[in-house]
Amino acid sequence: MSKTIIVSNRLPVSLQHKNGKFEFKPSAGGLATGLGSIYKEGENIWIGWPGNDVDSPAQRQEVIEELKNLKMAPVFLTKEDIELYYEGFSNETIWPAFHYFTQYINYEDSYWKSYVEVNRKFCDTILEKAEPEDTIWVHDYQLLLLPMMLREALPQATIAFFQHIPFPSYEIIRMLPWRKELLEGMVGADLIGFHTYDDMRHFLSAVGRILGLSNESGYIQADNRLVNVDSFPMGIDYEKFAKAAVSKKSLANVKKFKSLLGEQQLLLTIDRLDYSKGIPQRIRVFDELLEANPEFHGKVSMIMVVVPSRAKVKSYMELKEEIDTLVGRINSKYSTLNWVPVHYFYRSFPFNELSAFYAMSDIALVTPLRDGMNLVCKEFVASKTDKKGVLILSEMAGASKELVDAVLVNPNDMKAVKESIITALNMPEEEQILRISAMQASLKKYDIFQWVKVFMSRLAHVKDKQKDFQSKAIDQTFINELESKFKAAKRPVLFLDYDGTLVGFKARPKDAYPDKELIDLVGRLAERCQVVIISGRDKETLGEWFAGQQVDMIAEHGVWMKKQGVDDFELYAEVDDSWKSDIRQVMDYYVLRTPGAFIEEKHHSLVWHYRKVESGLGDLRMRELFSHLKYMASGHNLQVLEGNMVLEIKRPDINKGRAATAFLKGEEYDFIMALGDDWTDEDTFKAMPKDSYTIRVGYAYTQAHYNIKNPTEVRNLLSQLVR
Ligand code: GDG
Repeated sequence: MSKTIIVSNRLPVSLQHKNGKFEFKPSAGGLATGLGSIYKEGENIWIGWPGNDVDSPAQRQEVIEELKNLKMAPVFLTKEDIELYYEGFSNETIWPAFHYFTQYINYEDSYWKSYVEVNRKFCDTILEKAEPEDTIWVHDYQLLLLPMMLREALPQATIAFFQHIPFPSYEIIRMLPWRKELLEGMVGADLIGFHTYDDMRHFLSAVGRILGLSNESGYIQADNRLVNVDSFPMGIDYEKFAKAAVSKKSLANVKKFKSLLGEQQLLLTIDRLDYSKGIPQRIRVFDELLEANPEFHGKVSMIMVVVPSRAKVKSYMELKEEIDTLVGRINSKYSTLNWVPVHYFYRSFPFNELSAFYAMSDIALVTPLRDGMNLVCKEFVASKTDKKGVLILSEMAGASKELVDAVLVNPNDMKAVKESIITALNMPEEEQILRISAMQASLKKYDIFQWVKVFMSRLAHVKDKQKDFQSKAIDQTFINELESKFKAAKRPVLFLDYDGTLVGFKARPKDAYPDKELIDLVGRLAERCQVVIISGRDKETLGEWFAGQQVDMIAEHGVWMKKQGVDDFELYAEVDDSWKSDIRQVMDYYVLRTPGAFIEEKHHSLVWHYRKVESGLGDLRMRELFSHLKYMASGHNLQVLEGNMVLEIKRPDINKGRAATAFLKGEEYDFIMALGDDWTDEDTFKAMPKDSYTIRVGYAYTQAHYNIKNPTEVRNLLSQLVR
């Protein structure tokens, strides 16, 4: 039986060293609760740093034993690890970069080295426990390298990764000297999850540009593995907050707090101390609001909870001082003997007091400058059991994609935030109820338990999909079988596509000429069997490249054919090209607008190439041209097809399949094999007799019976046939 291992930087437990002994308190945070359904089952386990530095071997043993009872296992970090890997690379490099605070990024090589070492430490601890077929779910930005480290050690394992913070635009990622390694680390997973679609598309774009791996609907083909990237907006333990809000303890707290505060409208803000949360900006807005609206004095106050965090990082110390100063300033400016504008707490509260804050506040002001998701806003909504209250939510929080019934604001627009507070203070009750009800319905449905379920079922789906592909992947046993059948055959024939099959792609199509190794290989094959080069290339190029070789050539998807020993190509299909001038004009227009694009003219088709166009722009223009051409194509009875960085328009009745069928007609071959890498070769595969071998290069959906990785492996395979 395989097991599941959860991995995060911090274990969901707090350790306190009291009177020479450790006290262990499991965390009741949302993630820990949601994942409880996993790590508490059977042999499953949660691995991570317990949060303290535990030095002596005796103490370490004690921690290991105690954690075992909680179904956890520790990764011990030294003081130096904590300083360089955790406070350093995680919180001074990745955190600011991924939250768009580029001015705070620390590009420190010693931080990076430690980050690699500690990720390795996590990997080693996991490997002590993991079996080859286990499922390992890694969490968050402190462990970006871990998925690939695990993959190298456990190629068969099911590995998932979820990032809780934003994934920024390529423009930010490219600033990091270690961008390539970080992305490669993540791609070790089978499933990579983010909170929002935007994070996901930024990641895919970075992987495309930096690692050169393209994707199709969120599927990346990395090495010979299919990796799925998707968005999974994380939910909360809805019932816990809804129930707590009406519990005896919370109600008693509400009563007590309200009697201390008097009759007031309450604005609530709760955050960890962090520059990404926009705390100073929020105090400034409140200051301006009170300045401009004296009628709110004595009537409105803000409860501001700031939970201590990363106290040793310089930018956080400075932030703490700034907040202290701003709160001091606003309170000293407006306070009266019976009213204080900002009730400021730099500490965390027990759950039932937090719940009372949520329940009794009229407005939650959640205005981070950037936030992966933000759970506070969701918890506030869930706590509004009477459905009265207003959520003001930053557009920069992942949660804003889901909670569209909140009052959404740009946190940098101080005027807009001020106005949103006034709107909230005056919002009619019916509207409050409508908005809160709509948000509650969504939060109830997509709670943390649902999130875990959806993520795990997606992971299973990806594995199934991988299996589909792998079942077609060729292995040595298959190659041996192929070799013996080939050697025994009296009349074998091979249909070989050229670009993407025998050679890799080049920026300029001309540069993909056959190298000496390929010419030799084709020569050796031709001595032993009939070789048919079947390509979309024009006849001049093919003719020149394979001049003197004992091969047959089918050019331009079957328009031309040259038999070995014959001097010239002959027309293999009737061609009517009266449509070309109209279409060419349109394509020319798109070349003018797109630096790097060019047109290739073939007898039966026109091809618009965009391999050398700025990435992104090429795709955009191709889509535009596609819809333009599609409309024109129907008038001319033509077909528009997307290829590898090309858009081709051609007569539908001319294709490789038709040519291959014509070629095979009346012939008696006892071994037929076809190799190709794109949709044009699918026609060849379809045309092959039942017992032929059809092999598609690359791991895409295919009619072929087998998949092979790339042209290098194709050459290896072909060499083995004639070794
Ligand atoms: C990261 C991402 C993403 C706060 N004060 C008290 C207290 N809390 C609890 C809240 C809430 C949690 O802390 C804060 O969660 P957030 O999501 O708002 O923020 P981060 O800590 O920055 O979390 C974030 C999250 O990961 C999950 O993926 O949403 O974007 O940055 O649950 O209730 N709990 C108690 N007392 C407090 O005083 N008991």
